Amino acid sequence: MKKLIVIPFLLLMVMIAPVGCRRDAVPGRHIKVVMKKYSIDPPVIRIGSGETVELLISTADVQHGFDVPKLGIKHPIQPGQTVSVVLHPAKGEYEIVCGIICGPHHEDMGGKLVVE
Ligand SMILES: [Cu+2]
Repeated sequence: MKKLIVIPFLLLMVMIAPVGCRRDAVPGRHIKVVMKKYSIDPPVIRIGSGETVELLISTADVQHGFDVPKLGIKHPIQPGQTVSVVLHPAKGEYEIVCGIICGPHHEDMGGKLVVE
């Protein structure tokens, strides 16, 4: 009698599993981003629509903030550390700004994430 219950249960699990496992959540590409007074390198990050990427963000000098307001991303970037941000954004253009005042030209620090 137990087998009659177990087999349909296993079949159900096999059917559900592919839905629950988001394969697109695994980054296909890793992009290094370096923040420094007063630039973000690369200034434009281009990714494909539907692509999942991991940004590995570090600073070459002082503390900066990696902010992408339209995506709700806000991370302090401390010297000596690398912050990982996994993205799977919708098509569009997203402004990247420095979220931590880092000097007199802090306002000029900017970049762009372009999802094509
Ligand atoms: Cu700044």
